[in-house]
Amino acid sequence: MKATSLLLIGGGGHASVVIDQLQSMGISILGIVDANPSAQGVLGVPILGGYEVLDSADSRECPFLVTVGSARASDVRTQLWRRALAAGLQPADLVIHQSAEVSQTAELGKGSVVLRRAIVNTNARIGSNVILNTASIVEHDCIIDDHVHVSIRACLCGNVSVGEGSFVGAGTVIRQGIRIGKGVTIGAGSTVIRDVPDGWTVAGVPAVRINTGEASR
Ligand code: JB2
Repeated sequence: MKATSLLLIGGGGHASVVIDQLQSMGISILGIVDANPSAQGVLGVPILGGYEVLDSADSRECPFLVTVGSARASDVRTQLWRRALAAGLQPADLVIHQSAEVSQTAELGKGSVVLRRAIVNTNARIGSNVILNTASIVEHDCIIDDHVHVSIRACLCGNVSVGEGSFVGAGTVIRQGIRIGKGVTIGAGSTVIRDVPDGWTVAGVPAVRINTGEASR
């Protein structure tokens, strides 16, 4: 086993995109651990077993990435990250696809992934275990906390902040200067023009608070 091979946590649709990217970058992958250890492998990468694999000595040699995207429970990605750290694993370095454009003035944390054609502009601050999904735009001076998922083609205008563990649905636009709290869910296709408090689920144009479960994650 190569000590530098990555261990992926989660083996569904999002994992397939990340694996495709890692393989195109020549990054070695040891395997996947998943809640469903009997699942098929992904793009030739084997499922090694359930989360108990994280506790093995071999696993501790491998940097990890959380490769669950929108697992509906808002904090699944956060919990998996903490589970891996508690088992003594170290997060992988930031992964940026060749087609993404990331300002040299931006800062991004460990275990985060920047997928195809995403843009991160001047002075943006991105935490750890963050997904900047395909063609998403994070404009100048945005602050994105740990475990946030900015979905496909979402657009965060300048100086937006997004709190820990929040989910920004596909195609959403967030107006400049808006503050999004922690654990917020923003439904796909929304336009957010007002600040959103911690834990709210919002959707629509303009986005308004809705009952949990109505927003498509
Ligand atoms: O607590 C959990 C959990 N822990 C691990 N809840 C759920 N629902 N799934 C969990 N998993 C594992 O993550 C599942 O066993 C499964 O292998 C994987 C989730 O796969 P799925 O394809 O359902 O979701 P995803 O997060 O990989 O991809 C979704 O989000 C992406 C951003 C899909 O909707 C994709 O289409 C989307 N691009």
